[in-house]
Amino acid sequence: MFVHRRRGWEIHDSQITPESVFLQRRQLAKVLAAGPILTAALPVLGPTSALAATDPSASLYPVKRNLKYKVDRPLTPERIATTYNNFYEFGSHKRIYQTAQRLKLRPWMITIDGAVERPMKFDIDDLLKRMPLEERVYAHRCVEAWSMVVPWSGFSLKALVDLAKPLGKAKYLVMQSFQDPKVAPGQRQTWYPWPYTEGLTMFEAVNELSFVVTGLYGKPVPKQNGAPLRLAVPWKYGFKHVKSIVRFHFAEKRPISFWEKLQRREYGFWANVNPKVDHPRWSQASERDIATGKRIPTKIWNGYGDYVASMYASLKGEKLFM
Ligand SMILES: Nc1nc2c(c(=O)[nH]1)N[C@H]1C(S)=C(S)[C@@H](COP(=O)(O)O)O[C@H]1N2
Ligand SMILES: [Mo]
Repeated sequence: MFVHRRRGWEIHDSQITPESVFLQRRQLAKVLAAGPILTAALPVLGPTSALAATDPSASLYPVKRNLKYKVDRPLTPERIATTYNNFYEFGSHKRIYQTAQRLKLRPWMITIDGAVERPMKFDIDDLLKRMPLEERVYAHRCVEAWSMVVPWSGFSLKALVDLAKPLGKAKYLVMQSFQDPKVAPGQRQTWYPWPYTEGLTMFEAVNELSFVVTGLYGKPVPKQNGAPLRLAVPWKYGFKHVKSIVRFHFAEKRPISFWEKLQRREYGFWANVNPKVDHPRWSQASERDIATGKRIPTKIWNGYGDYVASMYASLKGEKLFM
């Protein structure tokens, strides 16, 4: 049964190759593969820079940083944030960035449907032109107890909700990733409930922090980080940050998300960060910074309580932190 399978986030840190060793190995492999002439002529590119240059949205970036959102830790180096990923469509381990390059980003259509005035379909490039792009530095905390700090580019989810014109009966916004088992080997593993699905309440969706990510480090967001658009809700665990979205569905009923379907005792709907509420199998009191390897204390709401805590004040009897 699928719940007995080991997933990436069940692997202990010590079993994961440290970034430095891994990258050295990769570079060595590259040198050996390319031969002396090529490697002498070419700068060693990060795994994303060559790709970003060919993305049709590349000219939109960089965008202006919104300085309202600050994090009291340094930015994670780009190379680390773009080579240490969770994206089960491409494998249940952290080094999926090469396999993820198989994702085809154009054409990319986004459907907005459900309880809305009128269902709509957008081509990603048309949507990008309509939206007010800005950059925001956010902390990202995975439920597996690792974290990073990255400059996302994108637009507020509220702008998309306004465009969608949901009806009064819409209570949840459900977001779904692409589904294409030909491209994504993980989707041939049929015990997973594809497509990857996540949801927010409407009041969370229009919170000022909820952000639709389209860029990273002043460039289009790399495929492995969820191109061409993914969610960022920094007060919640990383698994809520659904990647490579093709559908925004306004619903009356609470959706059951991907991880909740697999293991509802461990991954709930709310998934707000709280150092005092442990995962059934590990502590959430601290987190490992993926750049330095250092452990740092985890903050309630991942440090974003001023923006979000009041949304939950009246919710009694809900498991807000798992
Ligand atoms: N479609 C999809 N979205 C996903 C995931 C996934 O496996 N598939 N993993 C989630 C998890 S667990 C985390 S921590 C973040 C990781 O984002 P990053 O790779 O940009 O750091 O993506 C989230 N979004
Ligand atoms: Mo995660």
